[in-house]
Amino acid sequence: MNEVTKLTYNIALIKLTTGAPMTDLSKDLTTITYHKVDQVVTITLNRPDKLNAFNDQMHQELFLVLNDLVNDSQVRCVLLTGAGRGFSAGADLGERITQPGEKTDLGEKLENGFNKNLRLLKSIQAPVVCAVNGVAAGAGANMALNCDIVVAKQSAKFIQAFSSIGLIPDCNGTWILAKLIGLARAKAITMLGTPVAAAEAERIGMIYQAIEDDQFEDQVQALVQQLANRPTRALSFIKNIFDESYSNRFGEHLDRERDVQRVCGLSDDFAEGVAAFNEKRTPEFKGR
Ligand code: T3D
Repeated sequence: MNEVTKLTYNIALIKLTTGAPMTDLSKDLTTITYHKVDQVVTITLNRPDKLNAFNDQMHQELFLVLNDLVNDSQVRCVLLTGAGRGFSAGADLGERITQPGEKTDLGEKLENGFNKNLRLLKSIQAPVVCAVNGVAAGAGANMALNCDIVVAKQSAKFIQAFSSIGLIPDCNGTWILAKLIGLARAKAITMLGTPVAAAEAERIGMIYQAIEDDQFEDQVQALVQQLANRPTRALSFIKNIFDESYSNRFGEHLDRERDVQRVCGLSDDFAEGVAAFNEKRTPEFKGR
């Protein structure tokens, strides 16, 4: 397990026991919206006229919201989606226009924008669903692919647009894409900037599911509610241990599963799951 994974994992463990309540940030936001209903939080990227491209303001607002979420142990599912006809077109290229001779430090922009938010997104303990409601391009596509479960409207498409403007995939794209769809496809679609339609994205394993446009909202809500009623603590461990698996050796990973299962075995949800099974009833998990 590398240091970053260890840190993320330990943060997740700590958050399981030390959550603080969510503060009401929603009224001050202009580029995203943030709602919490029955332990489900919905974050909507909200610059529809720019296909929800990330400007500095959106990065800052998302940071506030994610920071709030990471500290909230009551949340049992997070939904990330976009307003309008796109999910997100990545970095706002209007903010990257330079004068002759002027250069932008994209490393600095990444670190203080997408990377900062992705680190927070990855340390949320509850499952994070990304509902890709339309085109997802560049960093917008890879923000989506870093979520735990990704579904998309049938009409949506994913574009690794980076190389079309002389960049490499960021937001963990070069890591996650190869793992999801294999190196051959990952290299080709990123070098060519080929749009991948939602159905094809599902077929090649880039996302979990493409959903008919007219059923999208209903099915997303059903998915989110289903996750919110499941044993949140176990789901949290599942997220982290899959990520860890990439850097663990076989024996080391068996040890990790043993240790995490020991913790799950002490949870109220495990006791409830076993009781419900034996009593032939539906379990009522509390996420503890
Ligand atoms: O800089 C950093 O922080 C470092 C990180 C960089 C990572 C990146 O994300 S780089 C990649 C950035 N994204 C792109 O290169 C995608 C650019 N957009 C497009 O290629 C197309 O817009 C789409 C294929 C996504 C959608 O095409 P289409 O025809 O459906 O829509 P459109 O007409 O191109 O866009 C609609 C509006 O959104 C339009 O505004 P307007 O002219 O009506 O006022 C367009 O300019 C705007 N828009 C779309 N993408 C962006 C954008 N505005 C700013 N930034 C964008 N990325």
